[in-house]
Amino acid sequence: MTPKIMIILGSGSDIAIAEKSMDILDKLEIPYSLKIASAHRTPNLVREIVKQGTDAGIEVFIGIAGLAAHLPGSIAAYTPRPVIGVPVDVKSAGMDALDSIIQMPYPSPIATVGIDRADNAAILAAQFIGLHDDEVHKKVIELRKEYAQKVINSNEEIVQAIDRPFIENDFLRIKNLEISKAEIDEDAEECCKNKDAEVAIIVGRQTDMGTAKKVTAILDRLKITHDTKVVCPIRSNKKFTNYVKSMKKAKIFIGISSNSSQVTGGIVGLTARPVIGVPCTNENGDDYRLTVVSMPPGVPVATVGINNGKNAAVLAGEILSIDNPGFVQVLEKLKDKKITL
Ligand code: AIR
Repeated sequence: MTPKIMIILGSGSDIAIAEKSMDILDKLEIPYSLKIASAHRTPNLVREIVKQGTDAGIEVFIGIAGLAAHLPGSIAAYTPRPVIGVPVDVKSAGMDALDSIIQMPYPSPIATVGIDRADNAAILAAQFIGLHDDEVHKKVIELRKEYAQKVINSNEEIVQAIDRPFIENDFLRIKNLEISKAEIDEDAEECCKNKDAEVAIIVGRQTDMGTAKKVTAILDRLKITHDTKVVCPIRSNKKFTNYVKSMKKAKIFIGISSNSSQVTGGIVGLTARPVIGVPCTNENGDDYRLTVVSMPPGVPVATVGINNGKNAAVLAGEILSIDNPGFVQVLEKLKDKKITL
């Protein structure tokens, strides 16, 4: 069977992290290939396996590396396919690897997941493939329910087992709460301008509209339809939820926020479709890339560099190009800088 995903490790010493990806892909029954090649020690090997893999039909690459983790960026140099990057904690708590992966220049995004979060990389890859493969999409939904059920069960297993004189264990009835698909796909009142858009962009506050405009400028170049909504999940939770639910045809969500990662975290809780996160700097110069990228297992956010709205759009184009080769040429022109923006 031709694998759809290729996992590349910067070193054999990254194998324990790669096991997390393989556990998820085995569970989802998605064929994959695993290779070891270093961006610095064996650059030619990286080029060869990525080029050959792309020609053979690999749809998504996952690059796993620590230290100066240039592997995912090197993979991106040789393929039009989306590349997911997993920073590994070898030194500096993995922050060196995280910044090496996430802070890519335009137009070469890496869909970065949290440090050591190879499980989320595999889920994200499945979400990308699920956009054109219904079976995979259904499996992702089932997997998400398992993660949710685990939370529900822990009330039974952990909280109920606590023996303290003042704890009221039976105060609420949550024991048999169903995690159903309806909870994710419920009907909502219409609150968008273009409900048929392929990409839905949610901006946490007006100040971040500048970054959103960078996204839409590139999406327009790629002829990808989009809809933008400024809505904060904390200040206007109902509006936020209704918007995500009403964008039923959106294949990809892009969340843009400074000050809080509630936007991307909120979207990912409401949909099984891929979510791209753009962390922005706020007026004090603080950025929130860690709170966007460091998602727990089961709920990945494909995070791009700080304020890098353009890379979020290119990543969306790469994801959609898996099933639409027409985009590949336009993306290549962007990469060759033949289109001046
Ligand atoms: N690495 C390998 N080539 C370039 C980089 N950045 C990374 C590997 C591994 C770390 O360096 O991905 O996480 C240490 O590699 P090793 O082989 O010395 O154990």
